[in-house]
Amino acid sequence: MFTLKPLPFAQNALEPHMSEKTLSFHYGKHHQTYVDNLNKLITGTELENTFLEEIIIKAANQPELATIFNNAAQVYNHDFFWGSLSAKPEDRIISEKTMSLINASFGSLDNFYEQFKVAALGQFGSGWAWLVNGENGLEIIKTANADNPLARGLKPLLAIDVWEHSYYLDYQNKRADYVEAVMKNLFNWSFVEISLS
Ligand code: MN3
Repeated sequence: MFTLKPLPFAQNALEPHMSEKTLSFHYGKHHQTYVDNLNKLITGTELENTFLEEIIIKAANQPELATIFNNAAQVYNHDFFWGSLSAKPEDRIISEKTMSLINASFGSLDNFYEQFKVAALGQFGSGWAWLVNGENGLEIIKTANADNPLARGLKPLLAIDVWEHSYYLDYQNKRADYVEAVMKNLFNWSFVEISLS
Protein backbone atom coordinates (compact mmCIF):
# COMPACT_ATOMS: atom_id res chain seq x y z
CA MET A 1 0.00 0.00 0.00
CA PHE A 2 1.20 3.46 -0.83
CA THR A 3 0.52 6.46 1.36
CA LEU A 4 0.51 10.12 0.35
CA LYS A 5 3.99 11.41 1.24
CA PRO A 6 4.04 14.54 3.41
CA LEU A 7 4.68 17.77 1.52
CA PRO A 8 8.24 19.03 2.09
CA PHE A 9 6.84 22.50 2.96
CA ALA A 10 3.78 24.06 4.60
CA GLN A 11 0.81 24.52 2.27
CA ASN A 12 1.18 28.31 2.47
CA ALA A 13 4.99 28.31 2.11
CA LEU A 14 5.00 28.95 -1.65
CA GLU A 15 2.72 31.99 -1.63
CA PRO A 16 2.25 34.24 -3.51
CA HIS A 17 3.55 32.12 -6.42
CA MET A 18 1.49 29.06 -5.54
CA SER A 19 -1.38 29.56 -3.13
CA GLU A 20 -2.41 27.48 -0.13
CA LYS A 21 -5.73 26.96 -1.89
CA THR A 22 -4.05 25.51 -4.98
CA LEU A 23 -1.94 23.19 -2.83
CA SER A 24 -4.89 22.08 -0.75
CA PHE A 25 -6.62 20.85 -3.91
CA HIS A 26 -3.56 19.80 -5.90
CA TYR A 27 -1.88 17.87 -3.08
CA GLY A 28 -4.86 17.09 -0.86
CA LYS A 29 -7.28 16.03 -3.61
CA HIS A 30 -5.54 15.30 -6.94
CA HIS A 31 -2.36 13.72 -5.59
CA GLN A 32 -4.29 11.81 -2.91
CA THR A 33 -6.64 10.41 -5.57
CA TYR A 34 -3.73 9.02 -7.62
CA VAL A 35 -2.45 7.27 -4.46
CA ASP A 36 -5.90 5.86 -3.65
CA ASN A 37 -6.49 4.71 -7.24
CA LEU A 38 -3.09 3.05 -7.43
CA ASN A 39 -3.74 1.15 -4.19
CA LYS A 40 -7.09 -0.09 -5.50
CA LEU A 41 -5.51 -1.19 -8.79
CA ILE A 42 -2.58 -3.15 -7.33
CA THR A 43 -4.17 -4.72 -4.24
CA GLY A 44 -4.18 -8.48 -4.70
CA THR A 45 -1.97 -8.35 -7.82
CA GLU A 46 1.69 -9.26 -8.24
CA LEU A 47 2.53 -5.54 -8.12
CA GLU A 48 1.19 -5.16 -4.58
CA ASN A 49 4.59 -5.09 -2.86
CA THR A 50 6.58 -3.50 -5.66
CA PHE A 51 8.46 -0.21 -5.39
CA LEU A 52 6.78 2.71 -7.15
CA GLU A 53 9.64 3.24 -9.62
CA GLU A 54 9.56 -0.45 -10.54
CA ILE A 55 5.79 -0.39 -11.16
CA ILE A 56 6.27 2.59 -13.49
CA ILE A 57 9.05 0.92 -15.46
CA LYS A 58 7.16 -2.40 -15.68
CA ALA A 59 3.88 -0.80 -16.73
CA ALA A 60 5.35 1.69 -19.23
CA ASN A 61 4.29 1.04 -22.81
CA GLN A 62 2.08 -1.93 -21.79
CA PRO A 63 -1.42 -1.07 -23.06
CA GLU A 64 -3.07 -3.53 -20.64
CA LEU A 65 -1.35 -1.79 -17.69
CA ALA A 66 -2.09 1.77 -18.84
CA THR A 67 -4.33 2.66 -15.90
CA ILE A 68 -1.78 1.37 -13.40
CA PHE A 69 0.97 3.25 -15.23
CA ASN A 70 -1.04 6.49 -15.23
CA ASN A 71 -1.77 6.42 -11.51
CA ALA A 72 1.67 5.16 -10.43
CA ALA A 73 3.44 7.72 -12.60
CA GLN A 74 1.22 10.53 -11.34
CA VAL A 75 2.04 9.58 -7.72
CA TYR A 76 5.75 9.68 -8.59
CA ASN A 77 5.47 12.84 -10.72
CA HIS A 78 3.75 14.78 -7.94
CA ASP A 79 6.23 13.61 -5.28
CA PHE A 80 8.96 14.76 -7.66
CA PHE A 81 7.23 18.06 -8.39
CA TRP A 82 6.90 18.94 -4.69
CA GLY A 83 10.58 18.11 -4.28
CA SER A 84 11.36 20.46 -7.17
CA LEU A 85 9.83 23.42 -5.33
CA SER A 86 11.12 25.50 -2.43
CA ALA A 87 10.82 29.08 -1.30
CA LYS A 88 13.79 28.80 1.09
CA PRO A 89 16.58 31.18 0.06
CA GLU A 90 19.24 28.48 0.61
CA ASP A 91 17.49 26.16 -1.88
CA ARG A 92 17.36 28.89 -4.50
CA ILE A 93 21.16 29.15 -4.82
CA ILE A 94 22.60 27.45 -7.90
CA SER A 95 25.96 25.88 -7.08
CA GLU A 96 29.01 26.49 -9.29
CA LYS A 97 28.94 22.83 -10.33
CA THR A 98 25.27 22.93 -11.39
CA MET A 99 25.78 26.28 -13.14
CA SER A 100 28.67 24.89 -15.16
CA LEU A 101 26.45 21.99 -16.29
CA ILE A 102 23.70 24.46 -17.24
CA ASN A 103 26.18 26.58 -19.17
CA ALA A 104 27.61 23.52 -20.94
CA SER A 105 24.15 22.30 -22.03
CA PHE A 106 22.21 25.51 -22.63
CA GLY A 107 24.83 28.25 -22.96
CA SER A 108 23.47 30.32 -20.07
CA LEU A 109 20.92 30.29 -17.27
CA ASP A 110 18.70 32.66 -19.30
CA ASN A 111 18.76 30.23 -22.24
CA PHE A 112 17.86 27.39 -19.88
CA TYR A 113 14.84 29.34 -18.59
CA GLU A 114 13.82 30.23 -22.14
CA GLN A 115 14.04 26.63 -23.38
CA PHE A 116 12.30 25.27 -20.30
CA LYS A 117 9.48 27.73 -20.80
CA VAL A 118 9.13 26.77 -24.46
CA ALA A 119 8.81 23.10 -23.43
CA ALA A 120 6.30 23.83 -20.65
CA LEU A 121 4.16 26.02 -22.92
CA GLY A 122 4.58 23.71 -25.90
CA GLN A 123 3.06 20.73 -24.09
CA PHE A 124 -0.39 20.74 -25.68
CA GLY A 125 -2.98 19.84 -23.05
CA SER A 126 -2.01 18.12 -19.81
CA GLY A 127 1.51 17.05 -19.01
CA TRP A 128 4.88 17.96 -17.61
CA ALA A 129 8.18 19.63 -18.46
CA TRP A 130 11.38 18.20 -17.01
CA LEU A 131 15.06 18.91 -16.65
CA VAL A 132 16.78 15.54 -17.01
CA ASN A 133 20.29 14.18 -16.84
CA GLY A 134 20.63 12.73 -20.32
CA GLU A 135 23.40 10.97 -22.20
CA ASN A 136 24.86 14.23 -23.45
CA GLY A 137 24.42 16.33 -20.33
CA LEU A 138 21.38 18.19 -19.11
CA GLU A 139 18.31 18.12 -21.34
CA ILE A 140 14.78 19.50 -21.25
CA ILE A 141 11.90 17.25 -22.23
CA LYS A 142 8.12 17.49 -22.12
CA THR A 143 5.78 14.57 -21.51
CA ALA A 144 2.02 14.18 -22.00
CA ASN A 145 -0.46 13.26 -19.27
CA ALA A 146 1.30 10.92 -16.77
CA ASP A 147 4.31 10.03 -18.95
CA ASN A 148 7.67 10.71 -17.31
CA PRO A 149 11.45 10.41 -17.74
CA LEU A 150 11.64 7.06 -15.86
CA ALA A 151 9.50 5.47 -18.59
CA ARG A 152 12.19 6.60 -21.07
CA GLY A 153 15.18 5.51 -19.00
CA LEU A 154 16.09 9.09 -18.09
CA LYS A 155 16.96 10.54 -14.67
CA PRO A 156 14.77 13.53 -13.76
CA LEU A 157 16.25 16.56 -11.99
CA LEU A 158 13.37 19.10 -11.92
CA ALA A 159 9.72 18.96 -12.90
CA ILE A 160 6.85 21.34 -13.51
CA ASP A 161 3.27 20.16 -13.67
CA VAL A 162 1.41 21.89 -16.50
CA TRP A 163 -1.96 20.20 -15.98
CA GLU A 164 -4.50 23.02 -15.59
CA HIS A 165 -5.24 21.95 -12.00
CA SER A 166 -1.76 23.14 -11.03
CA TYR A 167 -2.35 26.77 -12.01
CA TYR A 168 -5.98 27.51 -12.76
CA LEU A 169 -6.94 28.86 -9.31
CA ASP A 170 -3.95 31.22 -9.17
CA TYR A 171 -3.34 32.11 -12.84
CA GLN A 172 -6.53 30.99 -14.64
CA ASN A 173 -5.58 30.30 -18.27
CA LYS A 174 -2.19 32.08 -18.08
CA ARG A 175 0.14 29.09 -18.10
CA ALA A 176 3.09 31.30 -19.13
CA ASP A 177 2.78 33.42 -15.97
CA TYR A 178 2.65 30.29 -13.80
CA VAL A 179 5.68 28.72 -15.48
CA GLU A 180 7.64 31.96 -15.20
CA ALA A 181 6.75 32.33 -11.50
CA VAL A 182 7.71 28.74 -10.66
CA MET A 183 11.00 28.78 -12.58
CA LYS A 184 12.14 32.13 -11.23
CA ASN A 185 10.89 31.88 -7.63
CA LEU A 186 10.38 28.26 -6.62
CA PHE A 187 12.80 25.93 -8.39
CA ASN A 188 14.68 23.99 -5.71
CA TRP A 189 18.30 23.92 -6.86
CA SER A 190 19.39 22.01 -3.73
CA PHE A 191 17.14 19.19 -4.97
CA VAL A 192 18.93 19.24 -8.34
CA GLU A 193 22.29 19.19 -6.56
CA ILE A 194 21.29 16.07 -4.56
CA SER A 195 20.06 14.27 -7.70
CA LEU A 196 23.30 15.07 -9.52
CA SER A 197 25.59 13.81 -6.75
MN1 MN3 B 1 -0.94 17.72 -10.86
